[in-house]
Amino acid sequence: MDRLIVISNREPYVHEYNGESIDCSVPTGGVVAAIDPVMQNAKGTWIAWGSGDADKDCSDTKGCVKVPPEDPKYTLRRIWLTQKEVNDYYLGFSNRVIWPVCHLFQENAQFRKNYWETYKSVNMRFAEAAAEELEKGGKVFIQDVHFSLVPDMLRNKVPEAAIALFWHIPFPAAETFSCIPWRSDILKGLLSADMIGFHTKAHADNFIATVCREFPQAKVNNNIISYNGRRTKIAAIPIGIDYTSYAKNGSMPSIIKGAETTRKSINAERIILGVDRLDYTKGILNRFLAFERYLESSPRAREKVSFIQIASPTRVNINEYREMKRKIEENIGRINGRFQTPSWTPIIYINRKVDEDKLLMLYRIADVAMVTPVIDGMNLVAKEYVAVNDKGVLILSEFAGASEGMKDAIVVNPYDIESMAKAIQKALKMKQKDKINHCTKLRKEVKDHDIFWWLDEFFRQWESDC
Ligand code: ADQ
Repeated sequence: MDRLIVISNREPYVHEYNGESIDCSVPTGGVVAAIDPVMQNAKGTWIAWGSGDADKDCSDTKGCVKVPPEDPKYTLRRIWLTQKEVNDYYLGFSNRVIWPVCHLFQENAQFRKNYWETYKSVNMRFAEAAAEELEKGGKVFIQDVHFSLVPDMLRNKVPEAAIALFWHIPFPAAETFSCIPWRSDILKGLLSADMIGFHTKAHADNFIATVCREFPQAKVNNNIISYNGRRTKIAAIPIGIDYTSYAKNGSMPSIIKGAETTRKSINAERIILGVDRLDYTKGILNRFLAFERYLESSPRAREKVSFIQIASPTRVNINEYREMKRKIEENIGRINGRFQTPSWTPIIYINRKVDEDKLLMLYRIADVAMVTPVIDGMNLVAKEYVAVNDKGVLILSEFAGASEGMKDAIVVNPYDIESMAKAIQKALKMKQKDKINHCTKLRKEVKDHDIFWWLDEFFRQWESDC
């Protein structure tokens, strides 16, 4: 594989002070989880925002450090951002403009000019770093919505550069995306890439329709957009996980032993699990309401079934996230207050990131995993659970990109609380042979379309004639 230059907002390794010493951790999030194994194979440079308070002390004068720290495989080049830049470009434009609009929560969007101005200047800083890295050769693979302008900015500096971008979140209908005042610049910025990838055909089709609405002179042939003298391939390539590593690590003796201990510490016969960033798109409250309905309609399940929800804090400075957290916690209190007994807690809520081993143990002990976003680009938790647990049952929202390939899951509409309650009942009652059949099919799908397949497919399409 060619030398790879990856650009993403979140860095894959964060150095932080812990008293006198420095800890290095891997942040929560789908993009890092997906791309790190790829970079470990490809070598090259990953350019990202240096967000840790000890990052500077662990990097050279160019912001570079070799990672992973215990077994260095590639270079992480950090870009330093001021607090104002983080507020306006990341929390502002990425998370309060593009994220809500693309997830159909336009009412949460704040179209502020200062967000846009900072987004442009930060994109330029990343484009400059990438241009410098390109002097050593390679291809530039840009991750996500934070950098929609980088393809064009970089192309202006290095006209012949190989540039592609993957859009990790949904792409909405043309009328929805077009509510962004700067839509035209965003689309132009993106169309300087040779290829743009989406998780699903529906997202790719929406992008093409949005471009055609904005630029009537654009021509589309076989998913190739010709515009402004350039051709851009639009592809639907669903991202996967490192299946083999999840399956292998999930069956290590230390994980099996830890899982048994964790299992014994929970006073319930059956466990349902949710794992998410605490985001308003993930449908966390919907699944609690369904669990409440299930407990109402199945009195015998009380004191027998517990729901463990791991919810890692995210974007905590944004009002809508604080409000959603308050609402979720209020409902957990209400539901627990309604059903709890001295020896049994219906919803066990852990509001933090758990480490990888703990996550594997929880995946192992969960009889059922509920992945019920109201909208999601893909959702990696659904795939991780299936890779680790070969006897569990997956309840999956029809609005997660993952449901396109994982058709053998129990697929639900997260807005339909009554039928989600029935899905819980169905999952918990599933016979052993049906569970094995369910898991075998899902595991095959996740294994066949793992992260390495995704990358190969992405590169195959990028390199094939445009
Ligand atoms: P995210 O919305 O961040 O990513 P997702 O696909 O759900 O989402 O992945 C989250 C990752 O974080 C998983 O690897 C999961 O294990 C981990 N995680 C979540 N909560 C955790 C916790 N409390 N403790 C530890 N780990 C936790 C975006 C898009 C998705 C898309 C990915 C990849 O929004 O739709 O699937 O990018 O493209």
